[in-house]
Amino acid sequence: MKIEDIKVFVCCPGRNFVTVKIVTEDGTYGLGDATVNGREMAVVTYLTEHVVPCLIGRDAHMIEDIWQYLYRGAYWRGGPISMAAIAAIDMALWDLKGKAAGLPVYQLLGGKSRHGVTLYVHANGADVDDTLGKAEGLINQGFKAIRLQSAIPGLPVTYGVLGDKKDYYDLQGNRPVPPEETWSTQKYFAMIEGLFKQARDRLGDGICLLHDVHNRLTPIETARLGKLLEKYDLLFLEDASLAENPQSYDVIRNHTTIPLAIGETFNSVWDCKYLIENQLIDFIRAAATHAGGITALRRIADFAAIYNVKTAPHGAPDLSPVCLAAHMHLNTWAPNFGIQEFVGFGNDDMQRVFTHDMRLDDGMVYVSEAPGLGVDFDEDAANEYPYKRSYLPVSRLEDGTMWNW
Ligand code: KDG
Ligand code: MG
Repeated sequence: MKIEDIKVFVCCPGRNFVTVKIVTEDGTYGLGDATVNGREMAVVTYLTEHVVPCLIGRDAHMIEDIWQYLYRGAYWRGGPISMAAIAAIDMALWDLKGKAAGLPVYQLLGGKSRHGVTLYVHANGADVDDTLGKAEGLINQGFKAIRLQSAIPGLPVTYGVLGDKKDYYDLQGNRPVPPEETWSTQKYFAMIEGLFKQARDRLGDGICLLHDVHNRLTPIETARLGKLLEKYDLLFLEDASLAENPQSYDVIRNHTTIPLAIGETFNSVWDCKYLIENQLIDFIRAAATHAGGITALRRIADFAAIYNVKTAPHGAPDLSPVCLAAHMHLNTWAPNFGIQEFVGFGNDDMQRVFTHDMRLDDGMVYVSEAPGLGVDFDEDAANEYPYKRSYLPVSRLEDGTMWNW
């Protein structure tokens, strides 16, 4: 199965996506997602200049060797750009191997551990009442786990939420310079317990609740937040503090039993290692696109299982359906899968470009049974949605200090 060509596409059907297509000499192709939000063109150059020329003519069946060649063979290892490039190649090779074998990728990983994949979805509101109204709407659609985010009174814009009730994600593909948001830990603490108290009063105890702090708190503030929210029985608290210094999580864990999840920006098993082997987290959120593909995520899942840590892959709007499909195969196989973040299958434009038969039913997604990953990419449709430079917001304190500690 000789690699004959590798194409790299960038399109913006609502959000920017970088898609890799590996074509073998018999015309079979495999797809991979290489999207790094706000840095898309850096990955395109990395791939076209530094990866593609080294892979032409190689045997597409040699997934492991190609992964090791791109990772260990490079003097400059790791980081989001190189790992997204490796990830996309890796996904495309698994897609190809599945097509060659006539099997969906989860079968190549070891087969099904479950019949469907449980999801958590987002309720983002302009105030507590709006957030809980949205949560009720999602529960009525069958979802069993809801992430609650509410605007903070006194702050103009909060990460994940817009005060004017617009859909936060609608803007994701149209921010040519990073918008600025303001953060106040004091104002956040004045709001947050009320959100979860009212949520339990209104939504009852039968629903899983989650919350994402987007790394806005210091470790000791997270410890305080954990203690405050323990009685509301969250499935997990996501990205409460950064783990650039992973020992920060010793501080948090010494104070609270709230389940912790982190890892959506992690790029390798090395980023996960200390947190997992010291049992400082309960869910690892590494994504196939950003942590080196299916090959790397399978290793992270196995390592996590030894320490009772479950997987909860990142599922933001800026991961393409190819990444979701890769997660679906891993989630269907991994014995220690926990939950998948889910923001829908995308708008109509996205669904023209990426086609698949993953099925949403009663709060769960069901993996495609098609050989490979089970996603296709319409190049002509993609060409109708050219790349638009766009960024995630940056965060400052009320006095102007850059934040995210
Ligand atoms: O991928 C970056 C963003 O889209 C961000 O909103 C992701 O925190 C995020 C999440 O949990 O999806
Ligand atoms: Mg998050």
